[in-house]
Amino acid sequence: MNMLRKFALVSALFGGLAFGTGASAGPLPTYNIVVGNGAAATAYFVGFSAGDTDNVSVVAGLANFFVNQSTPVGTSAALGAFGNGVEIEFAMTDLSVPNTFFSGAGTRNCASDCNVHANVTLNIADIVGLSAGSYAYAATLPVGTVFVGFEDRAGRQSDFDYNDLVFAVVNARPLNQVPEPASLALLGTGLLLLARSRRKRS
Ligand SMILES: [Ca+2]
Ligand SMILES: [Ca+2]
Repeated sequence: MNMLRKFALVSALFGGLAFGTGASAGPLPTYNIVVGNGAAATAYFVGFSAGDTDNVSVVAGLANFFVNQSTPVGTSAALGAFGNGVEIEFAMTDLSVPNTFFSGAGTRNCASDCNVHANVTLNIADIVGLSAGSYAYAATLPVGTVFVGFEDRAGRQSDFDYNDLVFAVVNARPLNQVPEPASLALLGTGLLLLARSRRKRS
């Protein structure tokens, strides 16, 4: 392996840590997906903090139902009924670049940077930098509402603030997923080293 490849690999593994200071926290190391609960799911526009124009669609579903720069806070969109535990996968397109990113695993975004591009959370406070009006609106939504915040830029162009297009989904829940492959590789290496050190001691 040449030096450049080594550097790229180490950067990929530790990218999250290197950028892990301040408000721009770097790409999320873990992710949730959004899953249905069997009832008709509805999305509500919460807000945005972005210079680019972004829209969002359900993959193989409702197209372009919110546009970050022009959709009024509180606008609703009927997404249809998703079975209990069935994923509602979202695609966000940044029309200014253009880029398209998917909710869920970073591996879905390997057309650009392989990073997680959607922060899926039950707590709107996990998504920083929105307007006071957006937070006030989010507070009116029922307990258990899922919030989805998209990051619209790739790799080094990105601040990874995950607030470039933010919406809520009712009749859905976040489903915790296994760590990204890079984190898994680190964990595997750690466990191997632990096992070796134990064997040496015994
Ligand atoms: Ca932003
Ligand atoms: Ca951003």
